[in-house]
Amino acid sequence: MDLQQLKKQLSKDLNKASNSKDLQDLKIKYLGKKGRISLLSKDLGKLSQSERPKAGKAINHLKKFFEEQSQILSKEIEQKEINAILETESIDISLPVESEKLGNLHPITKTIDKICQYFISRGYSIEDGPEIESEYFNFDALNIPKDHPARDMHDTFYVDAQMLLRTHTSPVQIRSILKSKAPLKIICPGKVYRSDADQTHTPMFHQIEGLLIDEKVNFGNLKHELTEFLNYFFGKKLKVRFRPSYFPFTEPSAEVDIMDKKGWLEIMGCGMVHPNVLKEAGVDPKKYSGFAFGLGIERMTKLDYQMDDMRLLFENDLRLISQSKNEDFKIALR
Ligand code: 2NM
Repeated sequence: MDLQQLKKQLSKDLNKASNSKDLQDLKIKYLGKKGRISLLSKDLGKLSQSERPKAGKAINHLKKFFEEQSQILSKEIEQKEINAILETESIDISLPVESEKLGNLHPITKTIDKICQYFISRGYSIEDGPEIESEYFNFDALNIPKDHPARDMHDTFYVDAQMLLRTHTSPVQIRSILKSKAPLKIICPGKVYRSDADQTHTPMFHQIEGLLIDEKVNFGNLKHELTEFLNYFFGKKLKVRFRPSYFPFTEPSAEVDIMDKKGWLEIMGCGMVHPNVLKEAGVDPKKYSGFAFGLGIERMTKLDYQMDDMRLLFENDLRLISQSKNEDFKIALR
């Protein structure tokens, strides 16, 4: 057949095609196994050596022509069909969707944030430091004697002869005094480690310690600061008691108790920073004095959330994490 004529026929067919089905049929008609163009290619063998190249080239040309034209047409048809769908269909934007699960912060994190937020509002800044500490910063600089039982392998995780996992966040405070000098007003939240595991103790737990150093700081300032903080934290005016105690790094030292339904509840420790600690950190104890305090985050969280088993805090049960604290169910404090 005359190629020229075939091309005319092909153009005519393409012009008539109005949907993707038509186009598909044309592809079969021309390029299918028994398609018009395919058959021509097969017949090439019957031509003489001299005619073959020219005819081959012409067939390829026609093939390319068909492919180009059908591609253009295919795009037009596709757009036409999409437009047709858009004209008839509509989207119901009032249909309900399944709600996404929202993430939530762990109660421990929320408690840390709540406490830090308060002390920031009181002019404290937040400091942090290494969890792997030297014996010097964790014990010596804090006036903890070499033979103190807290140094025993029993309580402390040693990494090697000199290094250990900090047993409190106080070493951060010593580092901060060395860095920033007096006056100073800081809180240090973080993880601490003690070789201890039972119903009420986990080998890793969280602490926040506070430190204020200035001229003429006294125990009255400390009592006021902590009483105000506890009233804030539990959202009501509490009965607070400061009971004499002992820490190597403070003198005098006290345990802070609050009154709840079942009686006095020990909640934090505090005291006036020992002159030896100030001296060791390069602060003149004749010019400056300071108070310090420390509290366990897990216990504060347990009270704030009214939990009866602290181990829930370490199980990573999403039901705990996704539960927002009900503000109405604060512990009933007198
Ligand atoms: C407590 C109780 C009493 C304390 C002391 C210091 C430092 F580094 F300034 F000496 N930081 N934290 C301290 C004092 C901590 O926790 C129960």
